[in-house]
Amino acid sequence: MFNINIKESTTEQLYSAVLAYTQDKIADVESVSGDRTVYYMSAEFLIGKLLSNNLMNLKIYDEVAAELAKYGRDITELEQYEPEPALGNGGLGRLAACFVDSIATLGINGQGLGLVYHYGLFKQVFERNLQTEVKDVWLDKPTWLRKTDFSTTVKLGDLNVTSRMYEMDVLGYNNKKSVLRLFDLESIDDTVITSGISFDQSEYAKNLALFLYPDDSTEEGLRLRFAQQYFMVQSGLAWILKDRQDHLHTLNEDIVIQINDTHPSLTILLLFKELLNHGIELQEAIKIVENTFAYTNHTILAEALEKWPLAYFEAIDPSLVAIIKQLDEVVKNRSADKRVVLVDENNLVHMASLAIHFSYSVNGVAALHTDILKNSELKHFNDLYPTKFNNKTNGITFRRWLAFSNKPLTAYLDGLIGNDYMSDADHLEKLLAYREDKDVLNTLIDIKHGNKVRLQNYLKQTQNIDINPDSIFDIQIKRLHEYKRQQMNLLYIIHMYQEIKAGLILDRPLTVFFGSKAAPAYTIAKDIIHALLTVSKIIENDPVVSKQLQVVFVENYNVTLAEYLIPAADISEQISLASKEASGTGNMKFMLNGALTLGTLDGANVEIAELVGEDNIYIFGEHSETIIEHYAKADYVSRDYYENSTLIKDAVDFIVSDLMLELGSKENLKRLHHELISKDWFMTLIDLEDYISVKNEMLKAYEDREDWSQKTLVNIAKAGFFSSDRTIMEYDRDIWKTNKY
Ligand code: 26V
Repeated sequence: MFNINIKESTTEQLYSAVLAYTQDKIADVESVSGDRTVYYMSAEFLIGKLLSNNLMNLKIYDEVAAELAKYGRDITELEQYEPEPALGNGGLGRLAACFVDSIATLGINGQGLGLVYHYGLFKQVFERNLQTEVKDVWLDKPTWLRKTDFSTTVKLGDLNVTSRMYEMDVLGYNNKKSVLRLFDLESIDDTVITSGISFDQSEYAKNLALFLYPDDSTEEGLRLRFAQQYFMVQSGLAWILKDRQDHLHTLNEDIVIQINDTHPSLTILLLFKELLNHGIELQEAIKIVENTFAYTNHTILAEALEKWPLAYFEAIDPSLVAIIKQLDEVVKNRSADKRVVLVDENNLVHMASLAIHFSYSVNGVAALHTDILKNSELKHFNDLYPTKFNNKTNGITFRRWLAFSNKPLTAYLDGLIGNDYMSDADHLEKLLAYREDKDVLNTLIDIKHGNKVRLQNYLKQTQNIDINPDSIFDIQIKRLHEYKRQQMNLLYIIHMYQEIKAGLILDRPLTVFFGSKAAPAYTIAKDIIHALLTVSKIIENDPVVSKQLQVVFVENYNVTLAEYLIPAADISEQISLASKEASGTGNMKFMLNGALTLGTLDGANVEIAELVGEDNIYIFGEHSETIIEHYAKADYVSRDYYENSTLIKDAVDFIVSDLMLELGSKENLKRLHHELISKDWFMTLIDLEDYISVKNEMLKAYEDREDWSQKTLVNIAKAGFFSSDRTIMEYDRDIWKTNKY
């Protein structure tokens, strides 16, 4: 099968052979096709490992595994050897990966466009209970990327660099394939890296494709980030327009460019430039551009709404400045409202504004998020363009997040209700017929336990962590950000520690898991990690508390870890401050795998709650309207909460207790303590008491094992709505209109 001596070969040789074999098989798979092409442009594609997923989609996983086993080799050896591509950061990147999977599965004529990052965001290493960052090396092993003949010159000021296109096939479930096209810098040179992830930020010809989201805490870093985006969109647009120079007048009939957040929004300006250079009049160019682009907004956080100084444009491509000024006039003619300006009084170009004025669709990623965009954050734009705004609630691919990562549950579901849910996810509802069936409920409990043991083995092997599979698994995995409130979970843990010290005995041990990276320059986020790691050690060292409570912070959280953690979860922590989490997609993965949500009414949690009903979800906290009002009135004072509740005060003060200071770093802990009391911008303390009481209610509810299992069954059965196939069908039906759906 693989033209190599399977028994004797090294892991690398065997991996290369199986990779080549799989790529050969993929070559025979039909590509998506159609009249109109969709380009999904994204700075991130968090695709995860591909070998087993591809083998499963080709339906040859068992066959390949059996062939290896004949010679005493285990396919898991290859699965573990395969590096995870370091091409993304969080939810936005993982969403892009799920979307390309669904595009392939549905046979829509779409492809992803982005960048190769040689060292990703960073690899997280814990040292002295602090996050440190080193480069995430993944291109030193055989890869799925294929070099192509397509290259283009990108001009950055006086500098010319060559961008080379690489391709990676993405297999759909029904044997169609799509493709990811990622651009790399030919002259890349990693000797500019000095230590960790620090590097000479000025040498664009060497550094542009080294890291995702280079440090934005300095002016030089910001300029580099801008240059990197320019490199991405210039390359992408060169590819898009390759054979279309003669059809520019009808471009918008042939293609759609969906831009994933504002990172690729410079493409809009570059297309203007191209059209104007071809002698097309401004008015016609506006019509073409406006009917070509669609924009997805993924966040309302001000820090993420990009604004670039005109000087950056001037330095890299001065011709864009004149275009921006023309477009600024166009915008001013459309509206005198200062809140929709393209260029503000500080000469900052608002990229979201560019994307909204010059696209035909603007979508949010969950119902509540879209409502907030329309009614508050982007209200003035919605008033101007009421038909542009629409909602597309996010989704996840069930191939990776169920079939691949939870094989026992998948096999059981297939036997019970058939497997048509894999192509039409609503069929999962057939499971509801078994909600009173004790055998089914008990089997779900057994499957969950099996997945906990699987996680136990994996964590022991990879991180030397010991966990108790008979405890309740409570899991919070997501980027570290104050709005996601990992610090609220920290305060819960501290509170429980104090209760247990005072004599409380839990019905059953609790294990609280975290997995999370903090942006390298985000000080408070790193302080939260430090506090959690420190508390974890204190608990571990305590002979009494450690029997009942354990805190596990897995190092370097990534897609692969998620694939082990999610199937093992009992409690899914979705505790963002209401209004701040645009959607969340982890929440959907947990639900599909039979974990119950502990969450605020935020993002897609709202839709989960509507689907499963209030008996099958644990909701707490203030509602988004209340929170939005607090921000408007600026009347939230964290110190009041701290001073008026001994529970809150005791938990918060523990952060700077002798016990903590003995093990942890004074500087980090004091800063976090101070932040919580004197600022707490994301209102941790407003919901803390409610959070503690609902979480404890959940621990009690867990003890009625059958009832709990029934709730998990309802969650699984109702997860069909969150298939990314549904999401992509809606994009196609309402935005892309390729005539497929
Ligand atoms: C985040 C960061 C953080 C690290 C350093 C630089 C940087 C640059 C940009 C961003 C924006 C990330 C936006 C994002 O991931 N949004 C998430 O999108 C998900 C998919 O729609 C959604 O489920 C999440 O709620 C939303 O936070």
